[in-house]
Amino acid sequence: MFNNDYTHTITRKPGQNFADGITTAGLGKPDFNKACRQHEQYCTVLQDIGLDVITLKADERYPDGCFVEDTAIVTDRITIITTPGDPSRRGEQKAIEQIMRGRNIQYIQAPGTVDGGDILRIKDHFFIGLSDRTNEEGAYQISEILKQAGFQSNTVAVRIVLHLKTGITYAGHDTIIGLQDIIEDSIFDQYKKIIVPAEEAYAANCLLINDTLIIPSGHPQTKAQLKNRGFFKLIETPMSEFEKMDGGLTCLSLPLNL
Ligand code: CIR
Repeated sequence: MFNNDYTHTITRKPGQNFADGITTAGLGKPDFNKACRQHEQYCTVLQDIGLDVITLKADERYPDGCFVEDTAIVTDRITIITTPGDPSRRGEQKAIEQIMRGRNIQYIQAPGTVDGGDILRIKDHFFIGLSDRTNEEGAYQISEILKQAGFQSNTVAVRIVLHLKTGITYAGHDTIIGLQDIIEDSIFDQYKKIIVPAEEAYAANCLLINDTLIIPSGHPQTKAQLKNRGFFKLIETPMSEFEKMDGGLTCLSLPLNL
């Protein structure tokens, strides 16, 4: 029913220069100390769910380095190390590659680029977002690698948002959650849908870990819709400082089973 049975997850602490990362949010400068506290809370939530959390030290060469999701696609059959779409982020993937050594690693090669935020997994199907970060060549490479590993995939044009998963995520129970314009695409017809209201757009990015759905604090209408369905096990965690840098819940970790 869920995506996977995760046992571990990888995170990386934000660095002192976290505010120098890329952003279009227009929500002001993040507070570094508050970001660190929110990151710790996020890791605690994952631990409480039962995961072993592997937390890397901040790497000041990469202000966006805490958004580890973009550096790899990890499955139990294969690990794909990406070439991130923005040049300032290329190199972040090296530390992740070291941890994943021995886990059937494949690489996205230039001129292909892929950000993990564009890769939406629903069970054994992958939706690959074509965005400013994930180009046609990267999408082609990843689809071929996934096919060889026995997965299916197809591409989706990303509009309005940074990454595909900024606007849509899988909530479990055959249900997707996201922005109306994105989840009403016929490509997602087979799933049940929860539409987040425009003023709660940030809640489109939820993180499903085993049977628990983590949602960002402060989105009451979205929370109520999820609760009304009666079967979601929900945990909220505050994310305001990461939202200022265009990062959501999925961006801050790479779940896996070891
Ligand atoms: C960036 O623009 O690359 C970062 N500031 C935010 C990345 C967020 N990652 C994600 O959505 N997967």
